[in-house]
Amino acid sequence: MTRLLTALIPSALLMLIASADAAPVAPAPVPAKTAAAAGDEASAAGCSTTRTRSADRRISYFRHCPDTPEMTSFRGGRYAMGDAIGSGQPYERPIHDVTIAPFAIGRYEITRGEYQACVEAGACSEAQVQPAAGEAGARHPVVGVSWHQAKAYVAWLKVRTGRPYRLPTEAEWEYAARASATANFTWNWGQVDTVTCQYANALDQSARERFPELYWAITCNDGFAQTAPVGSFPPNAWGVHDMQGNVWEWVEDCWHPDYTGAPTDGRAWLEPGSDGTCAKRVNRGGGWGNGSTSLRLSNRDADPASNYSDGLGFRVALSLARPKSAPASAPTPAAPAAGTAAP
Ligand SMILES: [Ca+2]
Ligand SMILES: [Ca+2]
Repeated sequence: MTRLLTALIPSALLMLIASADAAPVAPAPVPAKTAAAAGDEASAAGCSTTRTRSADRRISYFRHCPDTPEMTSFRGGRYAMGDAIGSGQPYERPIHDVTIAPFAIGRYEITRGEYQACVEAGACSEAQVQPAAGEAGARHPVVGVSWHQAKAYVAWLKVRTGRPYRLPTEAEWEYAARASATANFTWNWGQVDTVTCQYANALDQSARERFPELYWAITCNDGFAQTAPVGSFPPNAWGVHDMQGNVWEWVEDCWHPDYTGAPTDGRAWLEPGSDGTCAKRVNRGGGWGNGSTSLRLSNRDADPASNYSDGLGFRVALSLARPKSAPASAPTPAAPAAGTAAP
């Protein structure tokens, strides 16, 4: 599948999109000694968990080290994954119930600053796309990273914190993105472009000002021609930002042509698809280069694991122990399980 971003934006405007045939820039190998040393030094430097709350005090976040991402935890539950509205593609169906175990997910997409800590530790290779000056700040989401580079980052995070960080599974990603919403968007106003600009960074009029060829940009102005610093838009009901828009996000799963036979326990679907390979990995959420349709909660895309682009980043997840008071069959919480399963 061709990424929607590559299809939408003239090639001259794209900073760089790697093809499946291009020689992949292999992520720097993780020298065990270096990575371990980085983690040890951090621990010795007082790498202890800090906690914060959202402005309305409703959502709890934690961070294991000063340079690792803020996370929020969910006790898990059951939800309907896929396109319940009927406006999506066949690969967004069939709708199927999925049970999610307790886990935590990043409050934001991984930022350039957070990724740089891994580069400086010698455990990650440099991002393969350098943004324009306006998008180069440390709070902008990192882009230009392949799925392999995202995996190298979570491997470093695991060493750095001593915790089981990983990429989200696709089912976890959609669970966290929906935050109990069953419509196409968490703002539940349908596909209304003027509303989209209030909640997500999409292909808007500010992008068209920079790239006049993008006549299909939505009619509102969100103020960000390309990436926006993470958290520039309101969080969803469970306190997670930018799940829809800003940058697409790699998840763990292999691509399958639809959900027939998909796991129902929230684990990553890793078996080879009908093409006999696991060469393509899923990414979700749409990004700054896409209109509202691509930002739908059930929308999916996939790319070869070595691909990278200026619209593709990731966020991280963390496995949590199941609290005794929250069986897997518990209903989806109305709010995140603040304080459950202490990380
Ligand atoms: Ca925008
Ligand atoms: Ca995103």
